[in-house]
Amino acid sequence: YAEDGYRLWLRYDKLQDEAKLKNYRQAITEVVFEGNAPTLVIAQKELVNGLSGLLGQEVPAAQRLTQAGAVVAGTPANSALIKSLGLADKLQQVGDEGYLLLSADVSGKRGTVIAANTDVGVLYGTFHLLRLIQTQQDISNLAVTSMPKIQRRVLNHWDNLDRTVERGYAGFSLWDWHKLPDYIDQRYLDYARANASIGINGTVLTNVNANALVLTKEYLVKVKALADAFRPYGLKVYLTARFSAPIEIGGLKTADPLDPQVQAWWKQKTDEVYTYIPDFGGYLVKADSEGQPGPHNYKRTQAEGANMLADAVAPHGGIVMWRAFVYSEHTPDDRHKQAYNEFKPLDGKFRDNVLVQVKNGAIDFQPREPFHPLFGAMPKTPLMMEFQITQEYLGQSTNLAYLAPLYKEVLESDTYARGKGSTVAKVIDGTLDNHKLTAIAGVSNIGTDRNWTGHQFAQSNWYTFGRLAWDHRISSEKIADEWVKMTFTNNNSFVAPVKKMMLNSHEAIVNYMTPLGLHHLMGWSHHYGPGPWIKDKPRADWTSVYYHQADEKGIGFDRTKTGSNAVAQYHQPVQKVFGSLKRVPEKYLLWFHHVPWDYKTDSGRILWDELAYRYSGGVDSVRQMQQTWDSVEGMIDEGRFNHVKTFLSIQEKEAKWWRDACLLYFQTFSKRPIPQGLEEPA
Ligand code: GCW
Repeated sequence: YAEDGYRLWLRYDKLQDEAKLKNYRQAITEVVFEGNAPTLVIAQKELVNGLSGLLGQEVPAAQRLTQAGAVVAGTPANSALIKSLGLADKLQQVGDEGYLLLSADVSGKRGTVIAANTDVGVLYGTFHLLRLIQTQQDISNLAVTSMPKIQRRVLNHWDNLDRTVERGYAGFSLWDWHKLPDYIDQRYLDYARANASIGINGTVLTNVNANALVLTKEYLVKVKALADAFRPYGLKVYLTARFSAPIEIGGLKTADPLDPQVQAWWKQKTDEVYTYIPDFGGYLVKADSEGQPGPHNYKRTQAEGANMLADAVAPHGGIVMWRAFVYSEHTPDDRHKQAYNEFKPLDGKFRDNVLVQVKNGAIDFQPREPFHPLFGAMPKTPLMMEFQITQEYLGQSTNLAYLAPLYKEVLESDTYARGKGSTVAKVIDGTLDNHKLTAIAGVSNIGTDRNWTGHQFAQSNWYTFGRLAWDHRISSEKIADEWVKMTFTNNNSFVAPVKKMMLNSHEAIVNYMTPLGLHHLMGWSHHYGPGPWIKDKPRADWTSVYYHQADEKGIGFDRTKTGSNAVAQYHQPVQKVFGSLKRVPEKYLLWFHHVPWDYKTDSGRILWDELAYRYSGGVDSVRQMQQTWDSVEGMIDEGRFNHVKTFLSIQEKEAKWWRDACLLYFQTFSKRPIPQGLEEPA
């Protein structure tokens, strides 16, 4: 049958490079695990299968070391061999989830060591070693020390109990509630394994637009079955908590967080959750936003709401991830400013086990946003990042968008909260303000599609999220390199052009959808395709005209002193830079400024012309991507090649659709011609 992408990046086909193959075969002869806990059994199986496949010859599991070339894996507690290596000092540095990968003499024989303090550390090290071989790295002198920079690396599934997935474009929810708890679909294990391979250690099973029913006994037994299946892979389960659950499933009259009965209900409910899932991670909450209930209903603060739940999970070691995505049509202020205004005054008011979960930008997962001003604004509160992996505003499942450059741009942004070098990454990895509790979330793009993510290349964003959550310093280029080699081939005639295509793909989308800092021009509600003309909806902040503000004079949202003054929410000198028409990076120009059509941009062209060039350039980039892809035909399997080829032709159509719709619409204001040499919009 045709290759369909089910195996993701975990492909262990025999290596093609004969010289390297020979080296690996010499270096690796057997796999030695002395322990036999469930996680170790998984790691051992992965190594035996992986190595046997890659090396094209059986690499057997052995109980004892019998020859040179052994891969010896374990912890000092479960492996006498590992203990004998005297790694205590080095292991001390890697914590609960880290590991060492070493080339070493074990009992006088040259071998490879995977050592960790915990079984899950061994599993992570196992995947690292396999990755090195999949990407044909030299393993003869390994001296790797690796540990995650962020403690909780969590997927957020916006999965409903009826198996639809909000903003999901890859089929239905993986969780087959109907057949749970008795039937454990192999896919759950494959899912957990894929997450473990990139260090993801948590999963929120349910939508933030939450259904209280998941907290009833009927569902909790099912959640327990999933948690049991995931546990050996180091994957912890979390749930969303609907704020009004005490009313909906508890029979109470109120959900007021200061009401003792409500507090008692949550405590009891939470105790019950922990009887099923002793290592339950905690709750994720969306409150007072887009129709969700919350503390506002009772004139309470976000902190009062969060703390009530925090007190309920605290005795069990749980946490609360409380979302900052709070905005309302009743607040007469730029939506950009609302979360900051609401949360900043609450800094220091949250319990220790609460994280505030902040989207990367202040509006909503746009193709490009400047970093959210809350980063750097709440030093006393651990802030966690929420990235969107699913491509709600990025062409959904048919557009090829490699998102590492987007994530990196935000992580590397400097908040200047404690002077130069106070990057967003340092806020969320806890180093800037000395937080122990750290986390990062990615809104999942996974569903029941055979290839998991709809677009073959969307797999790379799941991969990227895990890799960056583990270590945000890894470059976009390196992540793409790993992923392409693991997922497709090591053939450099394929790797080099495809990597380049990936690295340019995000900017291409920004150009044909929302160049120069434009945002939220998507079709109303579904957010698919262009809709810059959207107005007259029940809420102004759900229209497009609210965001682009185009008129006869110009275009863009004035967020400087003469406008909403959202720039004041950033530290200096960021505030000055964003607020200055001269100094603002052009990619954020119309995000912060209302700019005349004849304003001279960096290229020397007037704004209108530059806009037309950007939109057209975006379409050209997609055509370039098509050419690149056509040029690699025959280097990989037909199944996936054809899938991507077809999707690229859809993307080309959509890019044109965007370009034409936006230019023709904005032209009604600019009243200027399309610059000569550019394709006329149709
Ligand atoms: O991006 C918007 C989406 C909603 C989503 C909301 C949120 C889950 O359009 O579908 O709801 O953000 O993040 O809460």
